[in-house]
Amino acid sequence: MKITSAEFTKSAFNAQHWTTDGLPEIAFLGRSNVGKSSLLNSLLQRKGLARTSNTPGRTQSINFFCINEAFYFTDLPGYGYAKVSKTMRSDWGKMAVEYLSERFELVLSIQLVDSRHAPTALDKQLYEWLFYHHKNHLIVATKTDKLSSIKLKKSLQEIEKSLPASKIIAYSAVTGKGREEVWREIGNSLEKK
Ligand SMILES: Nc1nc2c(ncn2[C@@H]2O[C@H](COP(=O)(O)OP(=O)(O)OP(=O)(O)O)[C@@H](O)[C@H]2O)c(=O)[nH]1
Ligand SMILES: [Mg+2]
Repeated sequence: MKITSAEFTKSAFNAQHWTTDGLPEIAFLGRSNVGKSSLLNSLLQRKGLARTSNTPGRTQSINFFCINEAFYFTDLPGYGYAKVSKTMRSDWGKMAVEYLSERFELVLSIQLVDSRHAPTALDKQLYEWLFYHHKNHLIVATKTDKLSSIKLKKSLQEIEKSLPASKIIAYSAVTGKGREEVWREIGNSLEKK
């Protein structure tokens, strides 16, 4: 896909702040620090558009980015970061579930998992929730540049075992590996709309 424009639109802390123009949306979901913001920047080839950080839990709101004035990327806060307070953790759940279940504009949920580790209990929970609710869903295994090809192969098999029946794409925001494939899936979801 040719990117003609990519702009940060707004941060939403609750449903009243969601955009209202009805454009389709692609959501990025996953554990804190898994590489959601990096994936988004890498797909758009805009380095600093979504803020990335070494500190997990950096993104605390749903951030909307308008692409080609035709659709949105939504960067959701990461889950599973032990150091945030309990209230904040339950806020995550509420905000994400409200968004995922009520957002009519959502055409694809991209769930990120770290290619170096087996999916966590929370990864499985989110996966099962999306599956049960028949959400159009894609798994992206991130940070694959950190693994040898043998280890990556093994790891992808593990991910497939614990998150079955969905498409898994190996990605690296450093090398751009997987970019074409992810764009193809995004394009298909937008067409179906
Ligand atoms: N080597 C490598 N590092 C990556 C990759 N993707 C992300 N990172 C690094 O991982 C860290 C976290 O990345 P973010 O994109 O900020 O992660 P996030 O999921 O948005 O994190 P939260 O907003 O806190 O939930 C940063 O230091 C990134 O540079 C990748 O593909 N390869
Ligand atoms: Mg982020």
